[in-house]
Amino acid sequence: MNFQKHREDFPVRSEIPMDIREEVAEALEKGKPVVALESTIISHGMPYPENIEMARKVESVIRENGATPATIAIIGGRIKVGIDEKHLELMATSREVEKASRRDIPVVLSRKMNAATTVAGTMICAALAGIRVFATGGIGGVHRGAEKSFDISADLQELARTDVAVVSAGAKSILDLELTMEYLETMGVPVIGYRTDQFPAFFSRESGIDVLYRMDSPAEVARMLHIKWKLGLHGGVVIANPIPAEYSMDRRVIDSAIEKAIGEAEEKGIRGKNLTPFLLKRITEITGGLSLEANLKLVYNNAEVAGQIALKLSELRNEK
Ligand code: PSU
Ligand code: MN
Repeated sequence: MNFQKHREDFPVRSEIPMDIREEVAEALEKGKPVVALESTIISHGMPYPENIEMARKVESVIRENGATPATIAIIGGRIKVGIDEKHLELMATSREVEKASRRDIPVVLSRKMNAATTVAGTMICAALAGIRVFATGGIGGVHRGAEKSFDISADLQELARTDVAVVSAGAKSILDLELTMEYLETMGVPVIGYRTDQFPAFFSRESGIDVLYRMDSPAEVARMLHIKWKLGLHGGVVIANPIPAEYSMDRRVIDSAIEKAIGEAEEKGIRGKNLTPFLLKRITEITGGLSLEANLKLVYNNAEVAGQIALKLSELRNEK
């Protein structure tokens, strides 16, 4: 008897509309390191053609660090774990790509749509495929003024429940970083400062907010992840990896661009899932591409660290 039949809360793998790219499936089967990458950063986070250059290069950085990259997206209603050049192009150029977080996934799958996955969406798909490490630029968080708007990214909820470590450069100060940290604390999500004592503010290395835990090596991070999940303490971990000092931006330049972008969003009444993409786009435009340059550099830096952590974690998981 198939006892799973009546348990709709229990995913049956063969019934998931998911295609794992061959090299990714092979790496996963052999217990080799794999790093997930999101596609919202491509479709809704950066302009073309920088977005596709980033998407290609970030994969090669992961390979250089001994891991297999898996860019995750939803194509024609199927979850793709690892996409080819043709689908990268689609994500980078099409205006009809949805932005899929936890809420959107069942709709875009049932309607057989194309969608880019956010941090939350990518974590869900990565976990379904058995991938534990994910590299991105910045995570979503509690928006400024959230006490009125209630705008809190679903990324934070996902970090509370899904077993994936997310390497990011912290979060942009389009968000309220203090409230974001409070939320993560309430949700029991460890925030690790990677070679830093402060939570990084994406474009700059410092936010003025201390992290509780600093770790200085991939092995140290991997040990902590391994123990967390062995204990059945479900949920993700934020590995906050500051932008390399040489690319760190002048706080005044970036802060004034952010203020301006937020003001425009308010004026135009932009809300919900459109807010973050709008702010990202305007910040790039206002800084004349300066912020984009920094954004690219920090993504590569995160990919490097994620590759190294995935490698160490795979060693621990393969130990008898
Ligand atoms: N922050 C960035 N770049 C991004 C995003 C956030 O600096 O590309 C994207 C990520 O995909 C993240 C999403 O998961 O925006 C959060 O959107 P929202 O605030 O609507 O949850
Ligand atoms: Mn939101």
